Amino acid sequence: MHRTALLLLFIAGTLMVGCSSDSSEPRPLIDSSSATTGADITVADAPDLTTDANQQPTVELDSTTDSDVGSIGDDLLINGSETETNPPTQNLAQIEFTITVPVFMSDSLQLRIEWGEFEATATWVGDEIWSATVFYPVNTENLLTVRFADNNGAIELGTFEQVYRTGTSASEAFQIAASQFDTQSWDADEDGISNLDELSAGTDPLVFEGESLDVRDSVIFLGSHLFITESFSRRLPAERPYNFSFDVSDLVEGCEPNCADFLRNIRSVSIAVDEIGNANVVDFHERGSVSFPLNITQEASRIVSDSSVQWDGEWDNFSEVADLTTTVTFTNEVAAIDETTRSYTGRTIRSSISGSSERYVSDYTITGSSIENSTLCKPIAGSIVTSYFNEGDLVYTGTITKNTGDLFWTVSFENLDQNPPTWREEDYLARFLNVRYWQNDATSDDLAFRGFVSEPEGKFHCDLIDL
Ligand SMILES: [Ca+2]
Repeated sequence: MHRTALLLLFIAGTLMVGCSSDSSEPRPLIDSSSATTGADITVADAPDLTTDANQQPTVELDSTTDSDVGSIGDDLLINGSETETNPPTQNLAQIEFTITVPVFMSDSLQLRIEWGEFEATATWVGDEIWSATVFYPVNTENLLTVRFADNNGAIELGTFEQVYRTGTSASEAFQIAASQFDTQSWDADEDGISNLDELSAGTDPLVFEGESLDVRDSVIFLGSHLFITESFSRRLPAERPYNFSFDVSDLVEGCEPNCADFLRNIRSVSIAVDEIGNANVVDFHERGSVSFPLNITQEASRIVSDSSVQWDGEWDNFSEVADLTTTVTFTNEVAAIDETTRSYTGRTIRSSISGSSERYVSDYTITGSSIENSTLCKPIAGSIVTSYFNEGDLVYTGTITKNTGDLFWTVSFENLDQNPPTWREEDYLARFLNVRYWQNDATSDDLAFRGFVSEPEGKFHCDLIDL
């Protein structure tokens, strides 16, 4: 930066406090360009002052106030100290702000602090640290808003908001951490990617760049049961070791002579997790009516090693009456890339036989970054390829890819139309990896586990504890 920005900030700060200054003590340059000072009580009453540096304020000012705004600025720049005036009156508190902003490199950053009618510009200290000294009335409450912006204020990067009440002491300190800034709400071109993320990735936050392909919120991706591993992962608690069993058997009683339509519910679940996280999950469920029962069996094991957590399992849905068998087999491995990044790779095969045979084969390699205060990772890059076979013939392929730094997932489907047989391609961009997966499972509230739809945005369990 930072010299240019420092000068700009300095000027901005000077304009704001230019009509008066409060400090009789020499102060370092870094403080002199920051923030409002005690005189802002007056400034707040004369808001025009901030827009015209050379105009004499019309409000009555301290007799000791230097009326030459420009010369104050020069003095400050050269001497690093402010001109002497009255000390702040007793009903003002000096607030020292120390603010850590989200990481972003630019030489035109700006950090503004608003509290009621008071406005100040913070000064860059170094790295992501900024500071400001302001004088606010004691024992007063206002909404405090801190605005972090690039391009000298033109592009919002993040904001911090909190109701702040001054105390009765003469000085207070206020610290704001980078994580307290809301950066995701600032998306000037409304493409779903924040201004900060776009600038960091080198794209223009003001120009929507997905113009070549349709941009959708989610991926339409039918039938593959891609994230089925998650329906098992989410059943395991953090507790180790852990054993759980659940049995219910609601059989028909007194239904004669029309028992055929009565619903019944038989279920047996067992979950066992050892000290290091190896696990077995078995879930057998028979439901439906007496004359039309449906059997669902889920079984998977989890193996923890030094370098990975692996799942291996199967989900079966069987109805003898409907002549329907659906089998989903899956393998999945989560491995650590670094402390907060995980690779998530696997294969899911879904086969159905109901008159004809269908088969989906999905292979995926996804990179995810951990979500704070969560056991989940957010997918940030990766590749998913699914092929669909009908009676053994390839009917469509779908690929979903995203490189690190890309704004969107690129989705490409090739579908074989019949009559005449023609491959039709459909391409679009997706903001999120919303690959929905349904589980034809329990629907009744009195069961321990209800139906599961995959986590939104393709989030997955990333095993931060075990890796
Ligand atoms: Ca954007």
